[in-house]
Amino acid sequence: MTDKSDRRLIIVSNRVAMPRKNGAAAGGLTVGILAALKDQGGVWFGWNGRLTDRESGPPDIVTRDNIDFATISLNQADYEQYYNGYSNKVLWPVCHYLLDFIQYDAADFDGYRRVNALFARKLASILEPDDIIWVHDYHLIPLAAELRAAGFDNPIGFFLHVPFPSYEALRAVPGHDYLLRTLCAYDVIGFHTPRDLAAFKTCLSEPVVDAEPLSDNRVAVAGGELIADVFPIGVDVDDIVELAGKAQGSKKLRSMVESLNGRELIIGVDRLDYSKGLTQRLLSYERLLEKYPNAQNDLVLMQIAPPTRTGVRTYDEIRSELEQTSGRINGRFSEADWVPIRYLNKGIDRKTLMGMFRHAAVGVVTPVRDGMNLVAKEYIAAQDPADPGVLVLSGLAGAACELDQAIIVNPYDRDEVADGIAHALNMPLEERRERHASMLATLRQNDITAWRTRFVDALLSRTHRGAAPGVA
Ligand code: ADQ
Repeated sequence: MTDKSDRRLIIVSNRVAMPRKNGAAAGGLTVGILAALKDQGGVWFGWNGRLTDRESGPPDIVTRDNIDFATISLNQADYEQYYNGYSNKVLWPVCHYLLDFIQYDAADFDGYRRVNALFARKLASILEPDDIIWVHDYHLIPLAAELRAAGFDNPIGFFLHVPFPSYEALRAVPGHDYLLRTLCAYDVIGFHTPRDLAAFKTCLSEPVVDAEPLSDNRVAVAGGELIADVFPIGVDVDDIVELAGKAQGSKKLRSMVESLNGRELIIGVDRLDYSKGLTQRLLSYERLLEKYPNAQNDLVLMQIAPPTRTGVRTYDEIRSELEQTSGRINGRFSEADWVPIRYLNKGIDRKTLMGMFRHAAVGVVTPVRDGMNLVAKEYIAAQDPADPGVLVLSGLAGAACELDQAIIVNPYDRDEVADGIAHALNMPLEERRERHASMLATLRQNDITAWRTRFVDALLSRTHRGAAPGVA
């Protein structure tokens, strides 16, 4: 059992996001962490998003509700090398099996190591002996090894929000041996799906790590044992049901619904990222319009995609590719009173977004690879159980491991996605209800509280470890 009363939970992630006034969220990690900290409280430590040219001092601490936000600034070189560089031009693409997107630079790898050491130094200044530490995502793999090297023996866990690549993909990355070795300094390593855990295990038999799998997802490592297990992230179902319900009365949503003029809404919501399969999705929708000409004027695809990582070339390229593709499809099919794609390049407040999900007959979530994909879960949670919409979901999203009653498609196969959407639009009410009820039960079982409690319990159950793998 978690002893919540007397141990402080310290969450560490690259970026700390203060709750925004309009409720718009920057991405899945933020949504998950804020929901996880909401009940239990604790400290959220990380970068504040600001750049400075001075050596950053001790963390700034701001308290909101029962969360202490402890943040530091980075300098321009840190940002370019650690964040834009090794994290997002090397680790992000390899974790999504998109090796052609890797742009490696040895200086970026140095920056990655330097900033992890900086995080450890700054975090050390606020740590207490009883704290339990939960580190999030690929930016911070070496953090536990840095803390161990500085003498900290607190329980430290790591959760990976993106897929874990198999060794054959990971070995393409310079520094992969260092990553695997430092990963073994954690007490608990968490993944979204059994696929990721299996991929991690492919690394354990390689000579670059000194580890041996034991039973029950325990792994023997130098100086002790760690637990590597599956902790699928979930959503706060009741919160989404409430938001989606409240949104129905809002002016914003009513005006959106009126503007559809009775047409069926197909919705896609993603950060603008090449892993989300957005170009492939637009081309699949074009195929749908070609294959089912009679349905054309009855459908609207609303694709909401706020830009992220602007200034990184591949992200600027995907943005302009999407603008061109949506413009071309709209030019080809539009009528005086109908435009087939509404492409929005901005964040939407959470209540309105959940209301849009509830109104949409089809949710399309077709990443070419995704750790989990919270949008898939939010779409299901937001539906009216009496008349639910249908989820069309990529088999390459982690969410497909749980949401097996969605229409599962291959995002690279335009015909399959087009037919999947057509199938969703024509599905009888009884079947829609059955599929939705089954997926909602899964969402309730694996909700955000279950994710947080199971991970923290695993961390508290760690056995004492001796000398941990160092960072050298
Ligand atoms: P992301 O890649 O950011 O997360 P996802 O899981 O879909 O992807 O989460 C996106 C979140 O941002 C959702 O909660 C969504 O509602 C919100 N969002 C997206 N666009 C929005 C918009 N225009 N306006 C408002 N809100 C918007 C990473 C991994 C995922 C993993 C999560 C959580 O890449 O695979 O599921 O972390 O672990």
